[in-house]
Amino acid sequence: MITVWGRRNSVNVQKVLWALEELDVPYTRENVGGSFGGNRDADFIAMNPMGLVPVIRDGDVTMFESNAIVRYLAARFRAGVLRPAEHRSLAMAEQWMEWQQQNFGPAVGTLFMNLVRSLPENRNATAIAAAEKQAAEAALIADSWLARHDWFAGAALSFGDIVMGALFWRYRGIDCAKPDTPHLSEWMEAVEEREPFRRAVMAVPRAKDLSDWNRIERESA
Ligand SMILES: N[C@@H](CCC(=O)N[C@@H](CS)C(=O)NCC(=O)O)C(=O)O
Repeated sequence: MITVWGRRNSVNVQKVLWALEELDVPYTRENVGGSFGGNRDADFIAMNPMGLVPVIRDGDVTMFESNAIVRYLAARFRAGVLRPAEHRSLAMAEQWMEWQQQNFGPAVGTLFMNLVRSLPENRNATAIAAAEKQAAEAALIADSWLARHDWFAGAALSFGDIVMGALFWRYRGIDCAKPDTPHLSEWMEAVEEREPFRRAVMAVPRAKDLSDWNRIERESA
């Protein structure tokens, strides 16, 4: 049985939970981080010196970094389900996973921390404007890819969709200017139809502001 440490409203934890659900791997989860705390405790720091969630333990493997965990799970369980067997599809899954972490992720993170997880008086307007532009450009790039492909790795769901899906669902819930991305919307609809995504991601409502966020975190324990 795999153990996941991390609160359910963390996008990085949600990636891991969605991967586990798609792979049909049994797991237990411990509430750590945010208002639950525990991530600065010595036993947690021994697992992740960064003090961040998610962390997983699978037998004698203990690891952190959400995208690396998703890759690990995809390689270890039901090979071919989330990790494409065909080398070109694998290359694309890897490419978009990296791009999520380096491009889209930081922009959405800045928007989310400012517009949802900060009080209005503490928001940084300059950072919001820059992130809004960066996220919009990224969304258009993803949209143009999905105009030509059903999924990020091509014909089928892969770990590339796992990390993009969790993040894009969060982005759609943020009250900011967004470009028209019909292909991304179509892909998102296909993602939202998946029961594993509903259980791992959509089961936690999207917060509109800080008080909403705090309430949802308590309720999703
Ligand atoms: N690059 C790391 C980032 C992990 C991260 O930033 N985790 C956040 C939650 S999304 C965290 O632990 N924040 C502190 C907290 O929840 O108390 C990953 O992808 O796993």
